[in-house]
Amino acid sequence: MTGFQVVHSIGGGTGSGMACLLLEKIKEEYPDRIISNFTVIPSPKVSDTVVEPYNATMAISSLIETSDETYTIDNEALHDICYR
Ligand SMILES: Nc1nc2c(ncn2[C@@H]2O[C@H](COP(=O)(O)OP(=O)(O)OP(=O)(O)O)[C@@H](O)[C@H]2O)c(=O)[nH]1
Ligand SMILES: [Mg+2]
Repeated sequence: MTGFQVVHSIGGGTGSGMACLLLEKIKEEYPDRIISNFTVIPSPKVSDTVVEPYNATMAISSLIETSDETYTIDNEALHDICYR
């Protein structure tokens, strides 16, 4: 096994809080493994829950510390593709 890949969103509580905590634990246990993230970035066009930017900001701050490569998936771009 060469690394860990995690797919999650960061607008809600579980994807941001739980996923980032899990990544911190993985990093602690396997510090020499590459950690990659596929992260859905929230957009008010898709969901207008007011705390989503806060959850995302705190999750990004954690990802900067733990993740080796973060692939961002823009939910607004996905929304535009589906509804255009
Ligand atoms: N593209 C896409 N985005 C999704 C989908 N489901 C949820 N989201 C987005 O993911 C973010 C978080 O959604 P939730 O699923 O409610 O969050 P959670 O991680 O389960 O967290 P809690 O339910 O708050 O514990 C929001 O920005 C949603 O718009 C989906 O099926 N597709
Ligand atoms: Mg949920």
